[in-house]
Amino acid sequence: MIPTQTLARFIHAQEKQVPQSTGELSDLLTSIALGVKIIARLVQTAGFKGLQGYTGRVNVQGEKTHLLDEEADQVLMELLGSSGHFGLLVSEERDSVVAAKEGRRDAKYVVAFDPLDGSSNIGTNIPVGTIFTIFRKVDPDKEAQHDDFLQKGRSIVAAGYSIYGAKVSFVYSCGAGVHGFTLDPDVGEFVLTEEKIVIPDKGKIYSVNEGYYPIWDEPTIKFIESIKKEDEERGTPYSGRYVGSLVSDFDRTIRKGGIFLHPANKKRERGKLRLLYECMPLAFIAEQAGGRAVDGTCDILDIKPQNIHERCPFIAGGKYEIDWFMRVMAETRG
Ligand code: AHM
Ligand code: MG
Repeated sequence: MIPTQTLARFIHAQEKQVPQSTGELSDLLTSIALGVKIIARLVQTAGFKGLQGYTGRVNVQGEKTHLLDEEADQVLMELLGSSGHFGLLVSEERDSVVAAKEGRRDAKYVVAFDPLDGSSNIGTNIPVGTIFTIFRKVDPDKEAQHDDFLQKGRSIVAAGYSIYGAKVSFVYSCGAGVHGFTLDPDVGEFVLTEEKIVIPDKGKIYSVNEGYYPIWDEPTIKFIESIKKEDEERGTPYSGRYVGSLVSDFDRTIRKGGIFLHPANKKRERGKLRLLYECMPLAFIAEQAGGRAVDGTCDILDIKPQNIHERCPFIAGGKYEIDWFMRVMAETRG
């Protein structure tokens, strides 16, 4: 079959619907897609290219970095930094913001990314991925500032993720629905496979790391116990699924419905996942797909980050499950 609906064509068709568009966002998205193709090859060949294992360094999050984390970070830094359209970049792997090599003053956008999400699964055949968020600079006449990243998720211009799994996929939204593409390895192009992904209002799956059960707070325990209880009217018990790669657990959730939780616990009061480049982009996608994402008290997109590496509890899924979760939170907290 001839791949007529490629990602590049789709992005340009969407751009044409915005009369004042300059094409910069389209260029950015195609640069990210190119980065994703390069990272996909790195992931697939890491085992025999000496790219499996640790670097011996620790990142700003205090986590041991894998060789692949650093390679993926390098690919995106190079490709985006030289695109001329990004003012500043933030990566999970870098302590502070990084200025783009080219076009810093005129660049309209800033971008934050997690170059290789799910790194604890590297070395196994479990999918890992890349997550990105794009914001417009707050003041178009000034050079990009650190504070351009401290905008609420409601201001996101585009966000998305890729998954390096049995297939390589690219899912993104510019605020007009969520669209899914699959890499056709024969031609090296992403091809549209799912236009307008919509999360089912009610699902049958819950997804959480139950190893943290003893350190969860009371509302989380109460919610998980109720979702596992037999109740015909509510359709419980739900089935449990947990990959441990956010991109995979999230992707399954928006396609099949249900709920994914990486909640706060007694050891991590603000959870584990990073607000700017993990929670906010996926919350944007969840809402664009008709679902919801919350931190237990409010919608993720209404939180204003205080710093670029801030963490946040993340609970995403269909409206039915998230409303239910929020009701349990409110009732239990009183
Ligand atoms: P990473 O970005 O360093 O890979 O960490 C984030 C990952 C997510 O992909 C995943 O949802 C989570 O950590 C799993 O955490 P845990 O092993 O605590 O359940
Ligand atoms: Mg991550």
